[in-house]
Amino acid sequence: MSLKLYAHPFSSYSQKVLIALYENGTPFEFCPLSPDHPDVLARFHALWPLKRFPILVDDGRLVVEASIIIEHLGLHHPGPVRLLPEDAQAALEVRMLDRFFDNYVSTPQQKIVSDKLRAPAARDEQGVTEARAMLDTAYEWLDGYMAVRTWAVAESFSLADCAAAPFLFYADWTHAIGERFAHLRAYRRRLLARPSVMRVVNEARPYRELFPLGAPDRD
Ligand SMILES: N[C@@H](CCC(=O)N[C@@H](CS)C(=O)NCC(=O)O)C(=O)O
Repeated sequence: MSLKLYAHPFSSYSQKVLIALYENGTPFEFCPLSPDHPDVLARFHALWPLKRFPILVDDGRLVVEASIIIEHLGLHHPGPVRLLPEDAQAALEVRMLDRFFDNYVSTPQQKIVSDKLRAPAARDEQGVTEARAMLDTAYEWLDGYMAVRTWAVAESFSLADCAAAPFLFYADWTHAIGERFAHLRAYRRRLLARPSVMRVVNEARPYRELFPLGAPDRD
């Protein structure tokens, strides 16, 4: 098989790419990054010393960064669902929202979770406070933005929604999206009802005990 995805089912960035693959029914080999598969881990470390995942290997060519992997799939393995619109301006808006979800939802969410994994003496209280403030601001902005939209851009599911789904899923677990953000909460529910997203959520279900802040009993 030409496409090999090195990933973990519980990882948000892995889910971002899995959603894109499932949207288009793209065949690929899942290479699980887990201590149960030391051979896969060794291959991954040799391929990508930065050790951030997922990574894709397409017929020997390494592709890194979830957004770029999704763009690569659209270019070289297109399917019925176009995740980057053909129109250049619409594509720019998709990339803009994709950057928003990576930088202003996922990054602060990961900061809070990774801080919890540190030894108490090494924790960064101020950094966590700033991350929570960033999420509050991002939720506020997104709530207004989503008030008139179904999906993140141009009323069709795109790369930006592939990012939004796992990041809002975990962000809400990490720093609850308050009831006053009704449009954002409705968008999160719409994302979770999408079959590709439902599938990644279900595949990740067995790993919920790995969530460092304690997974809530919902979703
Ligand atoms: N910028 C990367 C971020 C990937 C990322 O942070 N992945 C997490 C898993 S969700 C990871 O590699 N964590 C391992 C670590 O931080 O050591 C992308 O867009 O793919």
